[in-house]
Amino acid sequence: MPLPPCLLLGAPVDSGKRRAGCLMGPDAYRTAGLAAALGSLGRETRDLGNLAPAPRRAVSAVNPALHNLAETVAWTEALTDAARDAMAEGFPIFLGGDHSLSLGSVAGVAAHAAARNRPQFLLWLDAHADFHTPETTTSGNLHGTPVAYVTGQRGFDAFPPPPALVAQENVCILGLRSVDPQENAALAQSDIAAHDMRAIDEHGIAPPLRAFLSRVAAANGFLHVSLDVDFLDPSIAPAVGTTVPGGATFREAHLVMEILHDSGLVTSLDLVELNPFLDERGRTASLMVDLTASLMGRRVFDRPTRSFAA
Ligand code: 4U7
Ligand code: MN
Ligand code: MN
Ligand code: MN
Repeated sequence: MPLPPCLLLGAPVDSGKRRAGCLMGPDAYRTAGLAAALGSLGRETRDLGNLAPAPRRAVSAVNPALHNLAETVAWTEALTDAARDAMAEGFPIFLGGDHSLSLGSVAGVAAHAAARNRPQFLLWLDAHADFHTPETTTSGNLHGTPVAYVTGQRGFDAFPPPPALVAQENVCILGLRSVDPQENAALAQSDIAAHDMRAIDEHGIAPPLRAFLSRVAAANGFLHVSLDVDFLDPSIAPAVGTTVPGGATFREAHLVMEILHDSGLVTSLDLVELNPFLDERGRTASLMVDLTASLMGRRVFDRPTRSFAA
């Protein structure tokens, strides 16, 4: 069976936080050559252009701190539909846009999986847990909430109910190093597998990833990967509003992508939080393109894997 085509969906979402600039992300990925990089791997790639939010409706906010709630709700509606439709056509890659786009992208792919009676899994590569709800967030920035929304936490009354949920035990977060107290308490009560940088320093990044992938394979699940730029160390990826020191190195990030490729399990991807206004000569956009190429099968040496065993 030929591999499904890569579908590039620009999602210039900028409502999920206060610092503007993520709306330029889709064009930065295009400028950095994403379509050509995927095409050179022999993968049919279609750029479907940029999405637009659904018409705004009146929403009432539970928390006066919430920033741009109506716009984020409108994006969630549009992205949920776009993600569900795209899953029927190929392998969607959402070009963000800030991480609030994942409220919709993940809800939509989960709906596709549910319609096929297969479980949806979610790999969250991020410095943050993004497990706030509109009630618990103190910053009011909705890019800190998608994991809570897609797993069905309470407090999202202003949003459309997700058409399908992702089970908490099907979520794995890698890269944590900034978790707010309310998130920490909620995560501790949850079945989410959350791995912070300390655990990754101590044991490496491959073991928790491999353990998660074997669960995806055993369940015949769909797997969505959500890659936040701030998963990466700011020294290699400066173009993000929420830098946190001590992130994944160049090799750790590539290894994650290479293992994901070898698994053959990934079915959709978000590239989020790139703020090209903060970049240095396009290096962060280019690194994100290179990581995507690794996920789609680019390898350093094109030869069969060697065994290092004696
Ligand atoms: B991102 C934060 F307070 N937790 O809620 C918040 F630390 O998509 C950050 O992962 C959220 O970049 C970061 O504002 C959201 C903060
Ligand atoms: Mn995030
Ligand atoms: Mn983050
Ligand atoms: Mn961020």
